[in-house]
Amino acid sequence: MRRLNSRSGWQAWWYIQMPDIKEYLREVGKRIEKSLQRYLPAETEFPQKIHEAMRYSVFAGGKRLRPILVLECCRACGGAEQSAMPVACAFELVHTYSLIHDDLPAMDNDDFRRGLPTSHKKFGEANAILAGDALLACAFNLLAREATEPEIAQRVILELSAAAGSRGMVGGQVLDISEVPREGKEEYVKCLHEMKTASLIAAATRCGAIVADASAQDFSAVSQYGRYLGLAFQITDDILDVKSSTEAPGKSAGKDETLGRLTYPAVYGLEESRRSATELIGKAVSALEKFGPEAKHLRQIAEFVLTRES
Ligand code: GRG
Repeated sequence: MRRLNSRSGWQAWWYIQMPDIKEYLREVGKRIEKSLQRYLPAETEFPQKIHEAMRYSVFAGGKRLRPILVLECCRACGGAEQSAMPVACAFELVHTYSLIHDDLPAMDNDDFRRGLPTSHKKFGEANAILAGDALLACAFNLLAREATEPEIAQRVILELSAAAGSRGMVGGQVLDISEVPREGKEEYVKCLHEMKTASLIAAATRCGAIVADASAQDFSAVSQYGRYLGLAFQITDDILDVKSSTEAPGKSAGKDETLGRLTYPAVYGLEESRRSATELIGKAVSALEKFGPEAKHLRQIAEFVLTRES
């Protein structure tokens, strides 16, 4: 198995647990997919075309990292999976919308995503834009519809909308498609990654805590974990983009360089990028210090992010 870094100490210990966490993530992923099946309009519902396109991308086989983080942070803070499931699914819908739009000809112009033809390749550009729009609307509809406690729903909606909007993911995407500055590339790439990727991942961890009605200390701990994990996740994504062979299923490899995008390997080189990701994962795990075994899966997920191959 290809690894992003060499490990020692606690990392070696977690590495031994990898097969377990992969199996666990698959199991939780299946429960999330079952709920998504229920929450999304049926393919047979009029107008069938848009519902088919929405479902095509949602069920194309992603890792379900963001919804899993919602569920696991809720669990770590003493909440129940069932109460966090609608929130978890809303995060996956927003994430899938962002992938559909990210692949569009006006953005990254990608032909493949999650190992399948992208939405615009399968359904045409106009339908892909609309499928993304509809998934975004569907996410907030789900939060309002399934909410049991209005105050919690309001806090979750605030978090998700802020993370997905112009001060978060969309803002990061704007930086990503803008001309790269000549000076200050280090700050620029960090800011871009934090906005484009880490904001949604960190919001997922915070929303899990919100659903569990976590204490201020627990909320702050999972929030820090999410920020470090989110940045590390995008750095490992950059590294995988450089390292992956074009035969690997999923997004076309080497795309960032082709598009002239600013990435960690482009600014720091591969070795230093790996070192940064490892350091961030260490900080993410340290942020969970106050938790016991209830945060076991969150610690394992952090290590998974470092060693993932897709
Ligand atoms: C409104 C036009 C318009 C755009 C929306 C497109 C967009 C704004 C933002 C894009 C943000 C984006 C795609 C960030 C990339 C983050 C990333 C590393 C995605 C891959 O996540 P994984 O590996 O994917 O979790 P899977 O397939 O496993 O779910």
